[in-house]
Amino acid sequence: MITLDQIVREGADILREKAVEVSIPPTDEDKENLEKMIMYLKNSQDEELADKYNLRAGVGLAAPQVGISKRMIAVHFTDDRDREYSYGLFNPKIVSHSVEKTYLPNGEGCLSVDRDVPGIVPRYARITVKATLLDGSEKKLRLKGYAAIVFQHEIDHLNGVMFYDYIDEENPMNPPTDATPLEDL
Ligand code: LHY
Ligand code: NI
Repeated sequence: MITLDQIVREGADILREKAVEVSIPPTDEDKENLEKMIMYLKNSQDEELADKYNLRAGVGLAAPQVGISKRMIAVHFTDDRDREYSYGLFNPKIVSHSVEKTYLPNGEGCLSVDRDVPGIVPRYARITVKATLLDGSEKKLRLKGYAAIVFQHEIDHLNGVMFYDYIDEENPMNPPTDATPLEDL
């Protein structure tokens, strides 16, 4: 089982590298690693287990964060409309996105970042993602709002991008004119 101490922290080179594509069909090893990543998220959201194993709650995790420089992400959360998103994805790719942007009014955090980095992180308000599922089938996901933000945060990790790369240094809390805060969408 993955625990918090195994999650790679900022400063490690792997978080700035471009992860390589997973060959399809995925190997048993790739599938096992992706399943473990989903399991971390599930366990981290279970209060009892999180306390017992000192897990920081998370809704998304990318393979480079567990030391694997391959294009795999896990997500596990429920959105504001009670829609459940629980996926392990190989080679996720944003195939289209809105012009409109959004952002979480309270900013973002990261399981690999042990400090608060305040500031607005502009994200596409809507994205379409294509990926391969754990069973090897192809999936197309249309995402908006919170779900779109989480997937963009995770896919960024596969390209060596951190959420704070988007924060305006001069004016961290100043939203870009073309972005609408998430709660107002
Ligand atoms: N996980 C963050 C988490 O708290 C993802 C996240 C996304 C936080 C959007 C806040 C906003 O689950 C990670 O850092 N995974 O990379
Ligand atoms: Ni992160």
